[in-house]
Amino acid sequence: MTEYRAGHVSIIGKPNVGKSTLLNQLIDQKISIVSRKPQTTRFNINGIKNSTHYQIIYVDTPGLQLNPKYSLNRYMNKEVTNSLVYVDVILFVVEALNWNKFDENVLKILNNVKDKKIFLVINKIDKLKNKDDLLENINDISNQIGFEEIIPISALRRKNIEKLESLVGKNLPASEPFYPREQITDRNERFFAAEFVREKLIERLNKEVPHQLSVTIDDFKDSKNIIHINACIWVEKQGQKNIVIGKDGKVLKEIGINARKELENLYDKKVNLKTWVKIKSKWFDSKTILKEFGYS
Ligand SMILES: Nc1nc2c(ncn2[C@@H]2O[C@H](COP(=O)(O)OP(=O)(O)OP(=O)(O)O)[C@@H](O)[C@H]2O)c(=O)[nH]1
Ligand SMILES: [Mg+2]
Repeated sequence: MTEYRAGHVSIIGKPNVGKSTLLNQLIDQKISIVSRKPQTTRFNINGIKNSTHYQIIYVDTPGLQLNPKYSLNRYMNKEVTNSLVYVDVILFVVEALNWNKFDENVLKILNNVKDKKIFLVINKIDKLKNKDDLLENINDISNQIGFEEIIPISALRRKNIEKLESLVGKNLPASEPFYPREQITDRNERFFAAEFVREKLIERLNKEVPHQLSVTIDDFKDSKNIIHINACIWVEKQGQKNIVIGKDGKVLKEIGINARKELENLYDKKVNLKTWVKIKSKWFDSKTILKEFGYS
C-alpha cells in the first residue's frame, strides 16, 4: 500500500514571476490575487491540494524585495522568510530568460536554508521564441545551488502543472493530512473580500497608487441568500482618494462591480458590496496601523 504523504510547500521568488498564478493553477481555484504589476501579494496564503495519496499545502508568498523601504515591505519580506522555516519543499520560481539581481537576492536566502528540497521552477516558457535558449539559462542558474528538480512551466497556459504536482507529492514526508479534505485554504471569507477589492484597485489604477492602498473589511454579514460586505479602502493622501473615487464616483463604482462579480463566483452566493475611501497618512510605514490593517 502507498504511504500517505502530506506537507507544506513554499512558492517563492522575486515580484511578478507568476507565483500566485501558479498557486491558483495548482489548486484549480483562484484564491490568490494576480496582476501585471509587481508587489501584488502581501500576505502568505495557503492553498490546499488533496489527492488519493497526498495532501499538499502550498504557501504563496509576496515577491521578495531588495532593500525594503517601509515597514510594509519589511513585513512582506518577513512573510517569505517565515514560510521557509516550516515547509518541506521550496519552489523557487523564476521567469525564463529574465534572471537578474532580484533573483540573486532570493538565491542568497536559499543558500542559507538547510535540509529542504528546493525545486527550480522556470515559469512563462510560453513567452519563449527559441526554446534552445532555455537550456543555457538553466545551466547558468543550476550551477549556483543544488536543486532537487528543475522544471520549466507555463502557469498561465497550465503547461507541466500536473508534472510539477506529482514531483512535489513524491517529495513530501509520510504524514497524516493537516487539514480536512474539503478545505482549500487557511484564509477566511473576510480576507478574500479585502483581497479581491484590492486586486480590482490594482487593475484599474496606475502604477503608483496601488502600493499605497490597503483594504479592510468593516462588516461582513452572511445571511441566507446574500452576503453584505462593507469594505474600506485606505489611501495615503487626498489626491489618491480623488483618483480612487474618480469623476462622479465612476472609478470606485467600476471597481465595486468587478470585485462583487468575483466574490459572487468565489462564495457562490449573491454579494452586496459597499465601499468607502479613507485617508491615513503613511499607514505603510507604521507598525501600529499595519497591525490594525491585518498585517500581523
Ligand atoms: N506569459 C505568461 N504570463 C504569466 C505566466 N504566469 C503568470 N503570468 C503573468 O505574470 C503577471 C504576474 O503574475 P502574478 O501571479 O501576480 O505574479 P507574482 O509572482 O505572484 O507577483 P507578486 O505577488 O507581485 O510577487 C500577471 O500578469 C500574470 O498573468 C505565464 O506562465 N506566462
Ligand atoms: Mg503574487
